[in-house]
Amino acid sequence: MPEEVGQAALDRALTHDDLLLNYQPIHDARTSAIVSAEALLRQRRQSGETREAGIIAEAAEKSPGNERCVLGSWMMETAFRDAAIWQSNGGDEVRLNVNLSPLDFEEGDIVERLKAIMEHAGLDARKLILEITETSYIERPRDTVAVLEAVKDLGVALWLDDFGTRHSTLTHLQHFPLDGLKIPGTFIAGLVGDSRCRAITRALIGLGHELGLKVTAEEVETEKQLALLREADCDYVQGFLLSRPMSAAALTKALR
Ligand code: G
Ligand code: MN
Repeated sequence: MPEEVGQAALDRALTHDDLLLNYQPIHDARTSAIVSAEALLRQRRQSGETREAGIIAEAAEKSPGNERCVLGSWMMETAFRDAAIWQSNGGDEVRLNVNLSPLDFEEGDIVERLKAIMEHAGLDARKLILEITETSYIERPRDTVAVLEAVKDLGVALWLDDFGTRHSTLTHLQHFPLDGLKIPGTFIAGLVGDSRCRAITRALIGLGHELGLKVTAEEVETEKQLALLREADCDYVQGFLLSRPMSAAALTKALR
């Protein structure tokens, strides 16, 4: 069967119940303890395997408000419910990271939606971290700051994802009410062999700390990378070296 693309794939996925979330742990860089887990969208294939759902996510970004909203709400409802389960089964200190699309903010009612979904799932706001990317905030920086402040008032933490790629600007660090930032895998991949990646990574960790932020390195794959990150005082690490994405059930079991 040919691959469905874009809108067709999104429509199908939404009506056929073939989307799922996997969770990739985020570890304390020093102790390797799991401190949080990031919800990642996956698509169930007919073969029973799962794959990344990039096409679906892209289609959702481009689709009218309704479908985008449906997918965003489904992700939040599912992830919040899963996290509430692991948090009440021995993983009570393990938070949940959810990626928020910049477009989620344009729906206007994001604060009310978040609040309602958290209450419904029984998730404590202090155990939720929202990851935002900078892609399209530039267009309306003032509105964005107001919405982010309102989200923070709920008790939720905010991290900047993929910092230093795409449309990054330091004014986001100046104005956004952030608690953390994530250093993208592109810099971590060159950490050992490329002195520029090392310089950028160290500078980002230092900058984050000066701003009072927690810094997470993404896509850590080797012991050498981990050692360099520890040396540079990075707070948290995520990547295949320590954990792959897994089902909610597997994570809950691992935490128990
Ligand atoms: O943009 P974001 O950081 O949310 O993307 C996370 C993606 O990166 C996930 O799909 C996940 O499977 C993948 N990933 C997570 N850890 C690693 C890693 O150590 N190496 C590589 N190559 N990919 C990773
Ligand atoms: Mn992310």
